[in-house]
Order: sequence, then C-alpha cells, then structure tokens
Amino acid sequence: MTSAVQDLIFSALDTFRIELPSWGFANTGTRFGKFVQAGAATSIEEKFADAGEVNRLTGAAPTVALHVLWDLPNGVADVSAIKALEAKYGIKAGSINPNLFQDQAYKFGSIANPSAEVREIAVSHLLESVELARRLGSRDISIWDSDGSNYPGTQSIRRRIEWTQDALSRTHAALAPGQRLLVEYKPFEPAFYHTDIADWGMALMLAYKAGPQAKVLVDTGHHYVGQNIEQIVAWLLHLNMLGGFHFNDRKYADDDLTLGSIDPYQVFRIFHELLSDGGSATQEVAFMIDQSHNLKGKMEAAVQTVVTAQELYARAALVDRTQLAELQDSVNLVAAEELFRGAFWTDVRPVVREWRRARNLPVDPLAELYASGYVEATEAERGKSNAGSVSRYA
Ligand code: PSV
Ligand code: MN
Repeated sequence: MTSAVQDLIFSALDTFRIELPSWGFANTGTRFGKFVQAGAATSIEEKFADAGEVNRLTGAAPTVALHVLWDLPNGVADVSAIKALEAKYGIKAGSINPNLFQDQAYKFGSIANPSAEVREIAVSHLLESVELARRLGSRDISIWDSDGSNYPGTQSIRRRIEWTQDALSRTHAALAPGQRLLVEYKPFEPAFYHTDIADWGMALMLAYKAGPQAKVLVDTGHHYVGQNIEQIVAWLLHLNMLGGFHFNDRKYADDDLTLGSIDPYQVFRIFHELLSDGGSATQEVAFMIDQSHNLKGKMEAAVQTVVTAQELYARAALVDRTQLAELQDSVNLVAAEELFRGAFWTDVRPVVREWRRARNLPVDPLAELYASGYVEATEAERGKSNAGSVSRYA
C-alpha cells in the first residue's frame, strides 16, 4: 500500500473512539433464558476492569456507558465510587442511560403512563440521571423510552405524544451547558402494537421541540429489515441532529449481535456518510456499542467489535471523495460504484497492524487477550459469584 493510504488510515484511527457498554460485560440473556458465564462481570468494579482491559488491548475505547439502575443503584451516593474506579482502571464514565423500563410502576408506561404519579416518578429519574451525568462529567444522557401499547384502542397515541414531549422538555431544561440529551427510537419490543418513539422522525421532532441540546440516537438494530440506515444518518447530519450511535448488528430485529458480523457493508456505508463532509461530524457524534453476548465470551466479543469498527472506519476513510463526487456528477455509475466498493474490499488489516505497532498497542488484540490469561483469571475469580456458570473454555 502507498504511504498516502497509510497516512489516511493512521489519521482516521488516531481519532476513532468507540464507547463500551457496561452491560456488555455482565450476564444477559434472551426472553427464553440466560447462559451464565463464569467470567461475566458481577459488579461495577468488574465492569470497569473489563472495559479497561479492552481499552488497553485496542487503544480506542476509553469510556464506558453506564446504565443508572444497574450501575448506580444508589444514585449520587455512587458517584465517588465510580470516580475511584475511573482512576484505578484508566477509563472514564461515558454516556448515562436512565432506565425507564424495569420498575414495576412502569407496567403501562413510564413518561407516558396514563397515571400522572407514575409519569412524575419517571421524570424524577430522568432529572436524577442528568444530575449524575453532571457530577460524573458525562456529556450525554441517552434516553431509550420503551413505552407503548400492545392492543389497538387501549391507549391514546396522541395524549402519549404530549406526555412524552413534556418529559423530554423538562429533562432538557435541567441540562447544564455542554450536556446533551440523546433520544433513541425503536420500532417495537417490548411494546408490540405501538411504541411512543418508534422511528427517527418521531425522535427528531421530540428532540427539536425539547431544545437545542437534544439530538437523535441511532441504534443500528432498531429498524425494520431493509430500511436504509445510512440515508437516515445523512438526513440527521444534514439537520445537525445526529447525536450518536448504538452499534450492533442484526439479522431479524434487535438481535444485539457483534458489529459487522452480519452486514459489514452497512457499517462501512454509515461511516462513509459520516466522513463525507471531511469527517468533522465525527468529532461530535458519539460512537457507542449496544450489544449483548449471550453465547460468545464477553471480552472476546468486545475486542472483536472494537477491532471490526476500526477496520471498517479505516476502509471508509479510503474512499476518494473528490473523485467520487466527480463520478457522481458525471453520472458515471459503474466507475462510482467500483470506487466505493474498492474501498470496502481493501484489506486494511496490515496497515491497521502497523498503526497498532506505531502506537505501542498490541498488534493483534484478540491474540493478546488470549495470551494475557485475563479470561481464565476472571473466570477463576468470578466463577463462584456466577453460580451454575459455564466456563468459556469448558
Ligand atoms: C433497547 O433495546 C436498548 O437498545 C436501549 O439502548 C437500552 O438502553 C439498551 O438496549 C439496553 O437494554
Ligand atoms: Mn440501544
């Protein structure tokens, strides 16, 4: 490869950062069951330890997203412990995720529950989440509103829009300067007839109305099959309303599979949109992972994800956008497509290895994970807490 290619890849990787989810290291399952892993993190400290290790291996994951009820169950009283973990493991708290789906009170909704009392519980949780983010120095509060209904006619869709808007506007009003409210959407699950924030249009309008610090969060698993996600990304960039991503992959619905495992070309196309204005958008947009590995080892999955994201981002950086624009303008379809596909099919892995070497990072993060003995050590340490667990190496 030429040194121009190497320069492009090196400078892309020097700025590329992606956030790990704390919940990606803990035991999770499907609706049908959970296969408990001996090495899964059983405490917030173990989640920080795992995230710190993935960052050590990849050099690209310096923050960990926290889910309030799972990671800060005592609210602000937990902040000093989190700060101590940040210092110990060399990794910072990232986005703060309120939990509007777990409390028994939310059976018929949280911020759009027909009960004003329940709506207040939900809004106070959002306000507390903003405060937690402020104390932790976190820029983003990522809201996923799971509310909706299962049967036609059983809820007023329009009144619920008003309640949802009201909660988001009140939360926005509590933001400190520099903080952002990210509004995530999802077409279905857990609600199966209607979801209050079902697509990017609804998220966009709610964010617009909430205020200037609100943006849209795109979870790549939250679209109907066949939907053109990069077009949504292009629109949100055009409107300066793209707040961030929850990356994962899917075949059917919200499958939470490893990024790029099913459709790496889609991730490449999304990165291309982000880089199409010279990459300035990527400075503001939060790249976060939202995956849940029920079968794979969690550390291996996290390393695979970060490495795949780096490789696909490097490939997108290779698109010659000046030449592509000329080919687009002259409607040279095949040449434009070949240029685009050519970047996608370039094997960037040798240059990515060179970049790792130059930055004093392990040249092969997955091999280094195995060589380090980290997984065996954590399995031995945590096996007892993960009662009935299965070893990664069993
Ligand atoms: C919901 O499916 C979601 O994508 C939201 O981002 C949640 O916060 C996350 O997964 C974990 O449940
Ligand atoms: Mn998500």
